Amino acid sequence: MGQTLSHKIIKNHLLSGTPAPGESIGLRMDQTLTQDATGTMACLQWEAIGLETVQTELSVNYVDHNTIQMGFRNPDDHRYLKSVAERYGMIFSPAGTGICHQLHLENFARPGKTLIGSDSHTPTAGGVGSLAIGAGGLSVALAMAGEPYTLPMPRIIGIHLDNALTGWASAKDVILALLGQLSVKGGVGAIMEYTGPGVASLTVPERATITNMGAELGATTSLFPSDEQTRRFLRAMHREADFEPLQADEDAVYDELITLDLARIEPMAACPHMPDKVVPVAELDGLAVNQVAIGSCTNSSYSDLKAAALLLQGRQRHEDTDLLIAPGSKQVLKMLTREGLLDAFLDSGGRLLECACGPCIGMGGSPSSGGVSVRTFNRNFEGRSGTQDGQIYLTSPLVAAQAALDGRFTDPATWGPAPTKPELPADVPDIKNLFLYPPQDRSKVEVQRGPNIVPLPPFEPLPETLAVPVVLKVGDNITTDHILPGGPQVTALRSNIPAISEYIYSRVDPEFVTRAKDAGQGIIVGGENYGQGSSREHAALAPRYLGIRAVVAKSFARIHRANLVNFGIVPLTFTNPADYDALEQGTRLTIPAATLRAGGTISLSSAEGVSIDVSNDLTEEELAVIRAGGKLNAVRHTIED
Ligand code: MIC
Ligand code: SF4
Repeated sequence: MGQTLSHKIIKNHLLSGTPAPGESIGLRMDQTLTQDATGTMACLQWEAIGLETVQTELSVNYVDHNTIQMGFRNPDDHRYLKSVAERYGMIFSPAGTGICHQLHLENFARPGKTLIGSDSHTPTAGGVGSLAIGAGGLSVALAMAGEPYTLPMPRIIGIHLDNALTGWASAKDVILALLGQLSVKGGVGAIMEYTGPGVASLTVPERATITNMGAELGATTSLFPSDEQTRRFLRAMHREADFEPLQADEDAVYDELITLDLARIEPMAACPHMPDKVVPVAELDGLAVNQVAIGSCTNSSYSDLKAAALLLQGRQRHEDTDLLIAPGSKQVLKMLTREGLLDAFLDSGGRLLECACGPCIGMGGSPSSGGVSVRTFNRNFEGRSGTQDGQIYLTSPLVAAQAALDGRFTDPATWGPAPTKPELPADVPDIKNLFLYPPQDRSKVEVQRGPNIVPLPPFEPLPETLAVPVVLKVGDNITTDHILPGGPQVTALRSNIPAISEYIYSRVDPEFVTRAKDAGQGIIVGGENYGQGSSREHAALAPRYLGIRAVVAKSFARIHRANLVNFGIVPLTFTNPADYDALEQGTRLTIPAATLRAGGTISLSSAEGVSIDVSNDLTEEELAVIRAGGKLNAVRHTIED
């Protein structure tokens, strides 16, 4: 029986388990990626593990999320990250160099390698055939220590692409179409592997747009084969030596196969406030647009920005529509400048931002109250832009640029002939001094800590019985942005758990923190897909600091579930989802923790006579981690033993 490409890469990296769907497998990780917002915590955890040198082939520590240096906090974080990189043998990418995923794709990602990153959009590297997985910072710190990354073996969903894109349709519309079809839960527990004759028509940056936003499908990762397009891309990046052809066997068998005809894809938009609320752009005809933002790790490549620039060239943006541009990397910015395309943006009335995440995570560039903002990004959760009632639409760069010109959405059928797709030039400028490499002798490097770098709080093991109240009950599709908001003020506290915990659920229920503190210990009740979105482990770590010991939900998002386990919070699911209605805020429950069995069921009971069955899908190892009070405790045990 033929093998999928995912199976081939997994088999090459398998350290434990059998790759049958749902079975726990342990994978060797070749590369790691961290970014400042999650990286400070990952580095604190790395330090707590106590090794002298990272054990991976390559580890890169990027600064791209919180680049606003207002006050001492972020500069202190950046200095800490730089010194940790120097001390322990990581590559450091300073603020302003670019967005981690774009930079990783251009400079380090390699076909057939495994990559684990403390950011949910790490699968961007799947655009060159790398098996790239997003995870919490602690999982990445452990990978740097040479530990395998364990996960349930995903199902492999084949996405069979036919034909090629036509007209105004672009790669973004492919992934938006899939999101519309499959929803934000459509990829849970799966790897989306792209195959079929349509694959060859997509360039690497286009593929990376698709794999990037596979994160919004909830997928473990997304993967393209490595072929002539890959070779061309790596050659342009002066990395042809990194090329290796890789693809699935002709007769590969997928757990599920979805066919998509690229020729039928049309320009799409995801409407507020979910990436899967997708409609054809034609349906939005006439809606006034107050702001357009082009950039983010989804659509900030040279070809993306060039396509937008060529459309804007010689024309002026609508006077009521602000236009923001954030190139994905210095390389992209340099290429645009060299070709005079920066002028096209500036002359059209656009505003140039730093090569960083920026408005995508609410770091500046927020829309005005109730404002409609059209963004080439990947997430449009409520409030994420920094404006609580901002109306965020996600589109391709072409659709966004057109909206900037018209000041409103218009029907693509009226746009005239579509422009040709920009290709990467053969001679991409080789930029000097993009990254800082560790010195030969690292022993004298001192790790630098300012007052914002606060050591991790210790957590005690799971007791035999928990008698705790429900301190919060929330509905379906709670995102990590609901649990812990983004924005400059909060993100500056990512290296300070006591301080950041004050913001947990602050936008959903401002009383939550006080209630949790008063209770001392508690549980949270959630609906479907609890914790979807980002990989920020603070959304588990800070609730744990506030005394949360269990979350009972209808279902969990993969990364958040793993983060809960890492910090000793028990993820439980309703055996009968209708029992969700039986639990209210304030209900005091007794949880017989000592009787928890991996994969088993227990009953939660209250004094008022409520009794409900909850199940878990924990492995033996995960249960041991929870009993120890979290992964760091568990790892320390192994080291001491
Ligand atoms: C995001 O897009 O939400 C982020 C900010 O990149 C996060 C990471 C974080 O919260 O630090 C992600 O997607 O993992
Ligand atoms: Fe940065 Fe936004 Fe990409 Fe997250 S999704 S890595 S915040 S650009």
